[in-house]
Amino acid sequence: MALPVGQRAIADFPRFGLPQYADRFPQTVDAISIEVSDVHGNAATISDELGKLEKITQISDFHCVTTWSHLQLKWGGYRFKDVLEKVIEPALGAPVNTKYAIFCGQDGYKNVLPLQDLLADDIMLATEIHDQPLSVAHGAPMRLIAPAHYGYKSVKHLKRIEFANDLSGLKTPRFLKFLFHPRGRVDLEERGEYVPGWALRYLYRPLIARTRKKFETAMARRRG
Ligand SMILES: Nc1nc2c(c(=O)[nH]1)N[C@H]1C(S)=C(S)[C@@H](COP(=O)(O)O)O[C@H]1N2
Ligand SMILES: [Mo]
Repeated sequence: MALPVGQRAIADFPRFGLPQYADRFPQTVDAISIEVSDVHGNAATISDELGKLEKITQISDFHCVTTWSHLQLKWGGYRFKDVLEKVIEPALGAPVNTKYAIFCGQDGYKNVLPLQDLLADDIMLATEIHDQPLSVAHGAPMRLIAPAHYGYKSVKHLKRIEFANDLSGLKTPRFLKFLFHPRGRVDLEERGEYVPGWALRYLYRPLIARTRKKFETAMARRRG
């Protein structure tokens, strides 16, 4: 199968992200606890309720916006649509029909996807990779997996989901605004909102090696 435009396959699956998150790690990896909130002031915490959902696995490709792709990753966990309908909405006591969901990680990282996109069958809250619990490097204890969107949407170490009608809860630093896209679909090369996708390829590629190294070094230091 052909790779999406601008992407190149790599053999390993690096711990990766914005450099300022390389040294930040989750505080809790052995228990899942997700705060959810809507636009009506409803809020709840989700944990053991997930256990009653059907567990699914799926094999999908992972495409980082900086142009590396890792093909054929096997994820295990829950379908996001199931979690929304069977756990989140009952917990909030109201249907969710906001425009967006903002995902927040224990390391302070945040990103957003339109609610419509999140209802696709391949969007998961993953707790396993290749039949093993998620490692700290790859998002323990639970992460979003959105295979049709660039990797920066797949928030790791999930701790909060805010359903919202605007992006004011994101507070993206100004210098990152032009590297951000509210949707980030890989097929349409939505790398950023204001700069053409093909142009960002050339900006990002030279940064990959350094970023990988930074994340790897930070992880090794944490292990001690
Ligand atoms: N919490 C959190 N989630 C995150 C990031 C991060 O730094 N922190 N980086 C994002 C980016 S840019 C990418 S490409 C993927 C990388 O996932 P990996 O480290 O499992 O390869 O995680 C995404 N989700
Ligand atoms: Mo990324």
